Amino acid sequence: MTLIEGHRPIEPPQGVSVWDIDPYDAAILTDPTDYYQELRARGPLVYIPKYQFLCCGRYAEIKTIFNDWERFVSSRGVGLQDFKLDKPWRPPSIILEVDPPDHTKTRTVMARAMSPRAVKQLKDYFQRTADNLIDQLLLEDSFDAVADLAEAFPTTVFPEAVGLREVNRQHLINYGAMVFNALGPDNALRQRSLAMGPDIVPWITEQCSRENLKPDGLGATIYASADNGDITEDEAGMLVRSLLSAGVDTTVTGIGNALWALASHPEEFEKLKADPSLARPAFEESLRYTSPIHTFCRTANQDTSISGAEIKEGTKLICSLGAANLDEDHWPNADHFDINRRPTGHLALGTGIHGCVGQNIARAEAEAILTAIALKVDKIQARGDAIWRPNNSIHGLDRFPLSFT
Ligand code: OVM
Repeated sequence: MTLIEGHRPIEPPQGVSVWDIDPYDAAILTDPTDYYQELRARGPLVYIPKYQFLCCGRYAEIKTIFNDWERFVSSRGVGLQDFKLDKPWRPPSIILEVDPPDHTKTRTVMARAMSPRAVKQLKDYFQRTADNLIDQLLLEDSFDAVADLAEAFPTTVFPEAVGLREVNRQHLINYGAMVFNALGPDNALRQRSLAMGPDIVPWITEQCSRENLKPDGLGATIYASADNGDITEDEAGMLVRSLLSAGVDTTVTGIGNALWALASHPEEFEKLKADPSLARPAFEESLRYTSPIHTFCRTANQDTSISGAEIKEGTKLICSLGAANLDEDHWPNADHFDINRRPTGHLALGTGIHGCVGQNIARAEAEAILTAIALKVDKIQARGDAIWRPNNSIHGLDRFPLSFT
């Protein structure tokens, strides 16, 4: 048994399947499909003795949990640590790791900064940059879908959209990996990521200050909310930190996973080429089919029950979004990648009051890339195996040699 610091061990609730497995084993993190399948098959909730917590992989229950922020709170952390019992590795996010009423104000500021109207102004810039990048990659015999495309694109356009004056792409990537690894148990992945903290965290904090942001970016919009008194100057800095925490690895992974899905389903890529306006639905389907985020947790803030199982106050619920998106009880032919599906209601971006506030930007980035590929590329070919990169909360590629013709 591995006790998690700041995590209150619980007994298995009556009637809940006990499964002796480590969901944070690198083999499962890199290839989760069988784990997801058995997690769903064992019941609405599964007890994991190694960590003494509950996992949930079914669509219906995860939806219930995420839509009930009063019973299942975020303020005790959305990773395995209970912030009530242990000190978080960084000051908690003032949008992710809070509940209403505190959440409402910061959410409003962020939603305004990334409104459909704000994102519309970025669209041409995203498309021009995507077109240029795909033109360049077409000149190569082969390239790495991760470094040369999935990482290259968001680490170019996102810092520009935020208005960062100084861009360090590797720091941005590593910070994202750190934030997501930190949500897991105290394993080697988490320890190695957190060990980079001293190199990266001061740089990130520095970039969040008003002076280091251009006057016309999302960062400046957030600071404008400090000027008009909606939030404090410090809160503005914390919300820029949230942009840098949640805006890079997520979109990198979303784009990488979409490329992987299209490269491994040539008939679906043919459909996209025939109708490039399918770029958005193709991205949605890849979010469902191979979800960038494995899991987010909630904490029961009271004694309660889920689908007949008794839940004690303080229980962590590890919700596998990736598993819910492949749940046969919700998705007919769930294991089939079909860009015509229109998978409305998928949980890859969460749901409820904490549903991804940056989803307009994420979709705009992916749409720009997939549109450019649909218009310019005739064939996407794998030039080697897709290698996945283990992370405690992200299911994404490490490298994947590709060619475009
Ligand atoms: C944050 C944040 C928000 C969403 C996801 C995320 C764990 C971080 O506010 O820092 O990644």
